[in-house]
Amino acid sequence: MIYKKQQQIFVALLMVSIIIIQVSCTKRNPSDLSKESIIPKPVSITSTGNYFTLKPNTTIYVKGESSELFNIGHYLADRLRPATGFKLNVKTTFNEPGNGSILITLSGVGGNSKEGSYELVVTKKQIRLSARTHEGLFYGVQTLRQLFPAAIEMTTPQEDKWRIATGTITDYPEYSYRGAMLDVARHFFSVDDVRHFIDFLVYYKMNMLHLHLSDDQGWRIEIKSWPNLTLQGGSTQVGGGKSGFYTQEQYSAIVDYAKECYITIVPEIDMPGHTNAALASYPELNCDSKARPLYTGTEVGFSTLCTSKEITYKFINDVVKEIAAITPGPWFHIGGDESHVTKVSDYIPFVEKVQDIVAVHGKQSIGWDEIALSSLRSNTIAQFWAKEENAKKAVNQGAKILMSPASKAYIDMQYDKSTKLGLHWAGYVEVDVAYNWDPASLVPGIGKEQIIGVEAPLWTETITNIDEIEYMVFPRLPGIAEIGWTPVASRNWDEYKVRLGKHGERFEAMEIDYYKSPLVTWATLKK
Ligand code: TNX
Repeated sequence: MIYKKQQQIFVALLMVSIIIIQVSCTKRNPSDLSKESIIPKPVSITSTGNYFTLKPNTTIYVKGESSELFNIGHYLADRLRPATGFKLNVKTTFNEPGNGSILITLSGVGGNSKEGSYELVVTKKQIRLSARTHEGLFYGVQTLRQLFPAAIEMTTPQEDKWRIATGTITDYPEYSYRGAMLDVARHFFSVDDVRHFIDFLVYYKMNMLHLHLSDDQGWRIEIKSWPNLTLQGGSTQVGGGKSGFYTQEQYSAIVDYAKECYITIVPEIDMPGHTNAALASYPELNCDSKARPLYTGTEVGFSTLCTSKEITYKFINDVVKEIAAITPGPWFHIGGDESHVTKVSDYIPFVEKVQDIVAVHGKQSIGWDEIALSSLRSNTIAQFWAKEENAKKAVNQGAKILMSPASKAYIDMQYDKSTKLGLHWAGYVEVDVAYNWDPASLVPGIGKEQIIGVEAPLWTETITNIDEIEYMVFPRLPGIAEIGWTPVASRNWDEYKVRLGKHGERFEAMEIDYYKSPLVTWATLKK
């Protein structure tokens, strides 16, 4: 009897230990760095077949005393702490730190001088991240995040082995402008929502956030010298109801947050069309001096500033001046799209004058591709979205192109005909369509030399909250980010879709509501 009981206990213990062994064996040790699912795909990876383990006593060292280096060290520690539960002290050093540490240093990048470049060397004993610039280090930190198990992105302590495969990654971006646009005019989004959006861009090494701050349905930034723009023009949105605007302090908070993440804010005031909110706020901006009613529909192309009035240019000057003063980046986006009720003969000189105003306030103009009808200043950028002939006109004037072809890069387009959110005037944009294109061979006659980069615009006629933003952004944004970062010769949909599928568990860890495209096999977190 007693013997039988002992036998049962023995069998039970044996089974429990088999289960434990099985569970721990499913947590594979990373050993091949070149097989990790990094997006965007790095330029070069060599693998040395071992792994580094992050431990409770791992210290993050930054070489030198600069506060910016410290910030990068703390940024990394802040990302790794919640899921590991480790302390992860950040310290400064002037020497080579000992075993088990992470070193972040501005020196020694093996001769690589490309802008934004970094090098990550992982050995069994140490992680060494080096770059010529802080920006490069920040990109290296994003790669590091993606090398840890996906559970690293969770906000509570997780049982996992925090191991990274050993080897060397050398990396730098193909294009200098890699961005997304958020339309905060059709629907308004809070400062917190915008911060959230910035976090998405950061994870995929994008560096520009274009904010569409005004349109027919709303004016979203406080202009102190024209207060009705927000009091009146910022009071509603598509579908009606209460909406909002950013005070200049709030806008500056967005700019500051973006700056900490090496992201430049590109503010857009769309003109002369898409201006109903302004025309409703100030009667004098209309040719007939009569204020327009507020607009909450989704038609485009019905409004225009009065291009022949002096007050219009005083207005634009005041607006550009106030926004430029709180925008550290070099760009000011002047819109210029779909001005269907502005005569072409009025539109052309209008865009020329506005570029001059922008230049007076120390910024470079970007405009939607229609601006190429006008003479462009030598440093103006045309954002290609619709008409190839406009893009060619811009290039013929020596201007550079920002690539946002609607049929590929518009992330407000529906994925397929069953998608509930979004529009489809430019077609359906499945994940493969958004990934499978090359900016430098899209428009005949426009090659890499003429292109500054890529941007994925998110128009928000149908998008009302952050969950809906996430659904349209993911999983297309990582693909656009890779187009901007990775040379075309290293990109291939069949290989990319496997890496993207692995990011399913990262989206899950970050609690991102993403579209589970049937074209991709999605990994999920094993719980
Ligand atoms: C076209 S793209 C627009 C926007 C709309 C968008 C919807 C562009 C420069 N203008 O006004 O929101 O389509 O997809």
